[in-house]
Amino acid sequence: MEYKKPLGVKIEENGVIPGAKKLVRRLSDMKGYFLDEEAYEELLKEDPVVYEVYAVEQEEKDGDLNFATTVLYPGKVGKEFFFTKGHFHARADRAEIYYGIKGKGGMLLQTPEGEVEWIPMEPGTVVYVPPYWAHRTVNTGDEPFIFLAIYPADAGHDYGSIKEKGFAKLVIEEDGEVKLVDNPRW
Ligand code: M6P
Ligand code: ZN
Repeated sequence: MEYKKPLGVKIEENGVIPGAKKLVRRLSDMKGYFLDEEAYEELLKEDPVVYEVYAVEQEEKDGDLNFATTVLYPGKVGKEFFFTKGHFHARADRAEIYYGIKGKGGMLLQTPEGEVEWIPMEPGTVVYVPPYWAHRTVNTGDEPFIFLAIYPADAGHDYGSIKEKGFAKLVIEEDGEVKLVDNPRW
């Protein structure tokens, strides 16, 4: 039997996992994701980084685990707070755990039928993403929102239906408050 080497790694203050694979998503990578297209085009002139992912991933095998930090920057497109694209798992029955490290935000979760849940997150919050729920994180604060995700190595990502219609609810700022409102495109 060949055993893999165990690994211990310290997440840096800024959310970086040393040695991890880095993925950067800029606003230009998220065309069609935000409701306010005018505000999107305007902000595209700056094309800010919306989030970075630092992932330590294994071969896609049953039983193994991946983990990743996400650094989701503060910002808005129109009234809508910056968010991650959001996905179902390609193997839809795979669950996931998130752990809040820094900053303030929350997770939108949604079933294939469109039932939505909002779970606020702050440092120390653990979120259990059950099988079959799509999940997207949202930064509702004014500093980077940093969290850890742990997910089965064979979970995969399915962006399809979220890319087309988004989630049934939008997370917006109105009158200085964080609000969940119906997504008119849903
Ligand atoms: C978390 C995990 C990753 C995911 C990342 C960004 O770190 O769930 O699997 O890739 O968030 O989310 P998305 O893939 O939806 O852009
Ligand atoms: Zn996931």
